[in-house]
Amino acid sequence: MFDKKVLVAGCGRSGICATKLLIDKGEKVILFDENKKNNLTVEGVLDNLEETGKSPNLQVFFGQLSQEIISQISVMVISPGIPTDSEFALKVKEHNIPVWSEIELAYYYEQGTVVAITGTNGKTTTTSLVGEIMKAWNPSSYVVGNIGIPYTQQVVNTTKDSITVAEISSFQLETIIDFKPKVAAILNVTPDHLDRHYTFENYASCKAAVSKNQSDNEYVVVNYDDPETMKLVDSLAGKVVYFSRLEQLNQGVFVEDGLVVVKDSDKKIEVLNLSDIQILGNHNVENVLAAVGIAYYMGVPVDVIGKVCTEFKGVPHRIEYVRTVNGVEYYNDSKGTNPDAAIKGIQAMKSATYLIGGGYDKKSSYDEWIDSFDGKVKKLVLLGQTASDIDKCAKSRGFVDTVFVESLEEAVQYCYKLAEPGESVLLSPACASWGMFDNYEQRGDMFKEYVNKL
Ligand code: UMA
Repeated sequence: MFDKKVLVAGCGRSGICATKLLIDKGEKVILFDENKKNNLTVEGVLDNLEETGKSPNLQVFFGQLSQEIISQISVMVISPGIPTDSEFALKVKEHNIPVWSEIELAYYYEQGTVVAITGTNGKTTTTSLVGEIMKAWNPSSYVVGNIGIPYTQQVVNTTKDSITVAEISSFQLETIIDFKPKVAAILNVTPDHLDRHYTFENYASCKAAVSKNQSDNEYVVVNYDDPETMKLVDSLAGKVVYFSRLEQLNQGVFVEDGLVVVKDSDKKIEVLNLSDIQILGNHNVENVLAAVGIAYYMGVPVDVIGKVCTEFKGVPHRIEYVRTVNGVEYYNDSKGTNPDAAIKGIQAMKSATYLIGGGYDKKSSYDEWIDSFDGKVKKLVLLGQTASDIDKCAKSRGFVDTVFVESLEEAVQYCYKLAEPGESVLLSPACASWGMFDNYEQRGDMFKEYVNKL
């Protein structure tokens, strides 16, 4: 039990589930939201809380955090979308009140073993794949975290034999205290969320924090081919194991003669044939190698790992085929929320492509994304806050075929009118969805809805 009340900051998915968990555990909770968008009502939040909303141990309020509230709390549980240097968070820290990530709160109640997967891109695919492998091995396995299911929602189900597979973002890692996965993974690090972390170094060190409480008894699986991830290795506390798509390693997971193999001490174990996997692209080979490494060091038998990897069909919103209309293929890559992820989307296209891009401004640089068009993009259809910045960048790099639209629906209609049979339409925005949509899932779902209406 906490001495005083727990302040839960943020009434989104994380805050609602954290509150339910805490009330369930008999704690007194103040659920707070700045409600900057003015889209919340107390009734709406209580509705989302279901039975928990009726608890006498709960207070909900919006606006500014008062001194009086701060004096009543022992800890603040912060939602990932709230910057840790926001005015109220700094005020709380000034009073030496610990600030916990929603992940840390869940971990406080965790009973079983935890796997944590971070990195800029590939997290969701790798987490889903590892989740499938774990479920095939141990039915008491749960998939949680940034993937969209708050960890605090599932932790009550954990037992000493269960496995929690968590996708963890830099936002969530910023405020962990004791969180310690048995196996962690850092898939890659490229610039992202610089509006929030300010520098690439800050962002990368948040990723490295996934290993900070580990010891030699825990593993951290690292991408040998990614120079920025390799720079973090010295700061990792767990036992480092590598995976590589490009090199044959002395120890670790790599590709040899088309086979994925694990080299562990003097054993070399064949896990699967790469040509049997169904998810496309080099980036997905890396995701499979990482998943093999994580599962192997969790102790999963290699036949189970190999079988699930070859059966796995990928995740929605990641280069997801939607439909062919008049000979034009439509793909939803709404999860391409940064330039690096969006480059993977373009690389996967096999024909001339109408590319829909733009969205919330995370202060990314678009140069490499534009350069990756490589004659494949026929028209860049731009929307959202970043549209004119992307347009300027495109023109400065010699790509002039851009057009502005006001909405995603208009973008789909525009492509529908112009694209010819044999061409493709790809939503892969290189930007977050915020501002126009609640999240990338909603953006992808709307895209599919518009395409399905054509
Ligand atoms: N809020 C404030 N002050 C602020 C900012 C927000 O009070 O300065 C309030 C808002 O009014 C809102 C609430 O905080 O009511 C929203 O909290 P949140 O943004 O943390 O949203 P959640 O619904 O809790 O979703 C979060 C993750 N969101 C973010 O990290 C932005 C979800 O990741 C995650 O799936 C979910 O927890 C469950 O763990 C989404 C995401 O975009 C998919 N993640 C980023 C990414 O993948 O790039 C990191």
